[in-house]
Amino acid sequence: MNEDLFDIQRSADGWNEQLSSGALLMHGRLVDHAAAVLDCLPVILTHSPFRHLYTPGGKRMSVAMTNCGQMGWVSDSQGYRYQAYDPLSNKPWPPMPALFHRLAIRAASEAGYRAFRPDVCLINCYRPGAQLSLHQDRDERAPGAPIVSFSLGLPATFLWGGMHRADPVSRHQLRHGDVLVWGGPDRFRFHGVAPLKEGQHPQLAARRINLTFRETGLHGALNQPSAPAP
Ligand code: MD3
Ligand code: FE
Repeated sequence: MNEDLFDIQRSADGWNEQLSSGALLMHGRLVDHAAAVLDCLPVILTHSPFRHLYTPGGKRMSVAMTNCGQMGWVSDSQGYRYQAYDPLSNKPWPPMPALFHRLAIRAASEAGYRAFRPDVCLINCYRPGAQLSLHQDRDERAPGAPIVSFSLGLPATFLWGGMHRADPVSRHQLRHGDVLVWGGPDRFRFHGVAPLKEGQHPQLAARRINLTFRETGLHGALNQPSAPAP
């Protein structure tokens, strides 16, 4: 066993589960940092509060979302996309806290993704009953970049499918402090979250908050000249 793997295996609060070649679930990896991460949320939410987006088909999403970082993920009648401005404020999204950036890079590195430099943190807020139906994340344009996810608050059942929507789905519990790093071919698997069960969490009451860190490869794309200046 090499030293990196040894480090992974002995992580303080939990154990690591290799869900597949590209996906590593680090149980409890974030527990020691959870309070500091949660402390960063109020200032983000002051600038860009949670909101329920609408799918291009006109359905209100039951999960409330916001973003921090250079870009943010949005959905409306025009489609799904990343954009540099919060449509609620027409201002840039709040900056990604240095702590978020550091923790996401460290988690990716521990899973073997050394070049990960996230430019977006999408923040999902689940209340009891909220769910995320099976989908693929394919709006990012950085080839080979993983997605890093932090789970906080109430536990949820993560649904993990295959490359096609109709493929069978396996279920995994995501609990407070769990970190999931997802890359390689599995990056494009269908996945979702089952309706959140009622419950009370000591820090987050009847909520689950999930942070997903992404490298879009899109930042600055809109400002690039399409031809060299004369
Ligand atoms: C597997 N969020 O924001 S996180 C999402 O718990 C999203 O809120 C879920 O799916 C949540 O898009 C799941 C873990 C995760 C994130 C991205 C993935 C798993 C993934 C991308 C591809 C495959
Ligand atoms: Fe997703």
